[in-house]
Amino acid sequence: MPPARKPDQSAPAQVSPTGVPFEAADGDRDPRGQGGDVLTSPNGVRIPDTDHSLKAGRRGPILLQDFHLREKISHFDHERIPERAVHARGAGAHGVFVANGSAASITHAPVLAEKGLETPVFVRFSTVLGSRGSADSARDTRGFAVKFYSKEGNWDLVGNNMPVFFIQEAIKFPDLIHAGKPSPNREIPQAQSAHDSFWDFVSLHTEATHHVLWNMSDRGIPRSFRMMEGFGVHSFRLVNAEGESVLVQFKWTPKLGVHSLTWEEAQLAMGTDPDFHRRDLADAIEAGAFPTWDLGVQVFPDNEEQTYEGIDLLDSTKIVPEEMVPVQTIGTLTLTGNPTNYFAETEQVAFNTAHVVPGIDFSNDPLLQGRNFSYQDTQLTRLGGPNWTQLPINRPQVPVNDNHRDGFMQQGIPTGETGYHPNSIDGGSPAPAEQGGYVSVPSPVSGEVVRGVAASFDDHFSQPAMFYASLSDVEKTHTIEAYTFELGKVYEQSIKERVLGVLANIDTELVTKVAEGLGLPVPDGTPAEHLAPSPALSQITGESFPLDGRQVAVVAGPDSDLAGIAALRTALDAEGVQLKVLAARGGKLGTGTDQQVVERTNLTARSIEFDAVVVADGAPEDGDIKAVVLLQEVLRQLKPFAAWGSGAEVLTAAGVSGPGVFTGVTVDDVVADLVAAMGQHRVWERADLVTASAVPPAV
Ligand code: HDE
Repeated sequence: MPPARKPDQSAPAQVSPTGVPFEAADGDRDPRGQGGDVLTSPNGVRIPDTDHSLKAGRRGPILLQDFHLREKISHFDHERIPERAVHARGAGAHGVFVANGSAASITHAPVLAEKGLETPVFVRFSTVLGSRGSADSARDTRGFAVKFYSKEGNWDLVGNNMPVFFIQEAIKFPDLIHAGKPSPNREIPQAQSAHDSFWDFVSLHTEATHHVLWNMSDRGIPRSFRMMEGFGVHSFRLVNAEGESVLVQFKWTPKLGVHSLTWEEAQLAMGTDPDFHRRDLADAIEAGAFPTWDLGVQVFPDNEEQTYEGIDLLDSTKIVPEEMVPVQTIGTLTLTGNPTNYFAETEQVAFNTAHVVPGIDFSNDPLLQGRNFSYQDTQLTRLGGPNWTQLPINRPQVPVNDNHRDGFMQQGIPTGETGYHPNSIDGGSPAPAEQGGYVSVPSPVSGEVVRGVAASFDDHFSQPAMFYASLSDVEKTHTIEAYTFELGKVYEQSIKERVLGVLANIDTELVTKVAEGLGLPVPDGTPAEHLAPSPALSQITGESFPLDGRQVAVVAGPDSDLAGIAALRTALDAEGVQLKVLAARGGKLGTGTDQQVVERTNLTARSIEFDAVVVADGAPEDGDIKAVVLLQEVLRQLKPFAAWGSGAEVLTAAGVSGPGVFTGVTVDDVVADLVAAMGQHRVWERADLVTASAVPPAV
């Protein structure tokens, strides 16, 4: 037996970007990682029996001296920490950020500026409204929070998958969240904006209109965390070695393209796989399909005006279209490791917008300024005190000499007699940094003390109107359907009418169709004048994207062409796509050495899991209604089909035909078309045939 190891409370554990988190310097496993062979108490005492409590006689009462029972149960009783007030449901991953050097002229922060510098990161994606146990695919904004463990200290870029926010001022945040969270009386609905109080608030508080429109568009239901953009939302200041500053807006662009679920897929996933996004992220990383994003910046002069062509850079409900100011790539993020322990990493990770490093500074955006107060404040309660930055996942990977002392859950054992500056007893250490210290940009500040904002903040509609005008027809239809669904769940007639009044400021088609869907009169109104549509705001670009981590089902039965299935697997493997053999029941198909394991059954798999479906030669078992349901769902979800040999007859019998359906004699006849169609994410040409109101094809 190896000797029991005593926890070393002073040794800082390292967070590794590979997802193997806590290794001690000597390569030994850190005892706090629970890696030992012998069961012990928290105190390090070996425990010989953890299944029975200590009693006075085998049938007698439990004794108070059973410290093992008391410690085990008591620790369990305190296992939960408060979930985040917002963004409670999340998934995390380790990775690395590599700067490409092109930001060197605008910032002296090596994390962004030093060409080839690799900075470890931890990223947490999240929904906003739902509780920790809610479903991933709810219609909502997604958080995109990145902690850079930079060599100048940690930098947290805490963004969302949408570039605008509901409010212009931090002081409105409690109002927004109280309106969006479940009702205080019944505590329903969970993870939904489709309820009275949300729509009540946003119809009265029209600066939310732009963000709400993004939520109602396909951006509110991403296909995958790996296929979302990310935005810093606010303007930030960057400062270079000469002390010159610019304003920038940050954007993450996914290599896999920006793609969404259909509303039907999102709803199915909420029931059949509430962990849809979390699973997708973990599976992809485990399979080596590492998700990648480029980090880009839009750069603006840091002058007194702080506007660009009339767009206020301090108003977080506005964007500057990329066609006006292009996004310049400054580095690349790759996620390479899943967390080893959900609680220790994804739950305990804590971000703070105020955590910046030299070369990165704040703008005067009142939303950002308020956040800089809120995040530290929230961690004090959620993580139980001021030492949350000492938790392994939050710890900077550089020396910390902050003179802070004590507090709940202090994990260090400070040496020396002083915790103050200046001192002589410890030789004056730690001394203020003579070089490389954080210095705020000396931007001039003046003005009267006032509760108010600039007049430009009053424009609430021109940018939503631009966003809507930039969408493709399919995306517009989805947005209309989303408003109609959400408002259809609202009880108060006056709230619905007020929202229609807001929509009349955006677009006549939008308000007319939503009103028709609700059976309400179309209100009068004139859509706001807006800038030219921005093609970058549409997700349907015609561009083809890599397929890493995508899933394809092959519908098969006992008589299927197994050699063909093997050939299909090889061909899809080369594209980074995983093939899942799906049959009526589990077990194996075929006989002898030529057998194929059934990887999914019609009972356990649902259409949402697959990006395309192939029917193998050799029909599935007759009368398998679930296979027909699958095919028809996939048809409505606009995903590609392929079939070879007699598989084509199965598609025809299920009413599957038209664009994006590829059939041939052998696998080779269909693979190229299938891969090309998947690269477009969906078969958009089919959209008109299967809108939500259309009657499904006959079986
Ligand atoms: Fe947050 N936000 N927020 N937020 N936010 C939190 O911090 C807050 C805002 C965002 O994965 C909380 O640790 C205020 C904008 C993300 O752990 C809290 C305001 C954006 C996450 C908080 C905002 C965000 C949070 C809750 C108005 C996009 C999850 C728990 C000024 C740019 C981070 C916590 C994670 C989390 C406050 C607005 C993004 C309460 C007061 C705008 C991604 O501190």
